[in-house]
Amino acid sequence: MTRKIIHLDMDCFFAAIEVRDNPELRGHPVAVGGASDRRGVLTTCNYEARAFGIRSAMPTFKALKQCPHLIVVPVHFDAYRRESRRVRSLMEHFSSIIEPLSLDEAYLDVTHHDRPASSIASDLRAMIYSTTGLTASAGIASNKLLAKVASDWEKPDGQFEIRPEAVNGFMQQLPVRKVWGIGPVAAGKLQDQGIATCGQLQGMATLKLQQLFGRFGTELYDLCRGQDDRPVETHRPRKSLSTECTFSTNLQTFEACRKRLEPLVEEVLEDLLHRPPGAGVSKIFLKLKFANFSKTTVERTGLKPSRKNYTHLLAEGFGRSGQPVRLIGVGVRFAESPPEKEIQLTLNFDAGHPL
Ligand code: TTP
Ligand code: MG
Repeated sequence: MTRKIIHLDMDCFFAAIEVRDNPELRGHPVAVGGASDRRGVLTTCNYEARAFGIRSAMPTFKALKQCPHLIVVPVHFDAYRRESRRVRSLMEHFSSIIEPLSLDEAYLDVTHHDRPASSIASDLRAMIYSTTGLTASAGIASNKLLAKVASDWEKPDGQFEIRPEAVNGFMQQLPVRKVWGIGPVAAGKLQDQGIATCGQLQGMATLKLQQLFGRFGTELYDLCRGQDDRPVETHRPRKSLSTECTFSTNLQTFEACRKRLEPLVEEVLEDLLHRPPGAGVSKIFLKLKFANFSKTTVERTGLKPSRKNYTHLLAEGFGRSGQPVRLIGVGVRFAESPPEKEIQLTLNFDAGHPL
């Protein structure tokens, strides 16, 4: 099945929060970072400042030389973490398969959503804006590599979708530096070979790629063709496993629901095959959301996850409301769940110290 991945990236995240919270900064070049002594570094800056060539990780004194009227505000990590959590919880409206990459960036897998990924992305961005006053950009594609590249394409406050039929054309022109895993060193090696775009890289034999990059060379063969099958990884030990589908038209009858239930059950069973042994199922459950936005969950301890058992749960849940159904979810809860780890937030600087 073709996957539907959204990469969401907040626009000049720290700076946008500072400007929102201090409206007198609006319209001025603003950067967030350390003092202007030799050690201070900028974490980021707004787009007005970028017009002057100001960038993340630039020493503050250098930035001020380049743009003397730049307003440098100190970092407020608590505020950024708080906004990050708010954005994360909005994402959870659309998918439970979320992989945060940093405070302001995450992948969402919306494969099992009935709606087009691009309309989910625009709803999510609108929700983020109305809830937080911050803008976000999104990339939509069939894999993580392409989605991440795409989220930069219409930045700020935009989104871009790379449709499967457009992948080849897109990759031809894409600079190699945009590919996940190609940093300045690898890009330099390729430049020595006269290679600047992924299209040119596609002409390079696997063997040559392996000679230049070792094991990564094999991956690069796929990546430069726009192929990437890394899953969106949630990092959280799972307490449950489930899948759900929101339907574009509400289902009116039990029979219609039963038909749509089948592929969902198949999928849960398939996913269970990949679980490590010993992760015992303690319960099966089925969730319904109705046309009037009411919802119900039916759970059974000790029943095996099977098509027949889920159909029983469906009958019970459907019978609880006379309403048409807009969402069906099915899943299992595991008997033993290790304590949930905190989401790993990765930032490329030390958050505990002044910059
Ligand atoms: P980015 O998403 O790279 O940058 P951004 O959100 O500021 O701008 P863009 O509109 O291009 O997405 O990083 C997110 C936040 O992480 C950023 O606001 C500040 C912080 N950060 C650093 O502290 N140091 C860095 O070197 C980078 C790149 C980011
Ligand atoms: Mg960002």
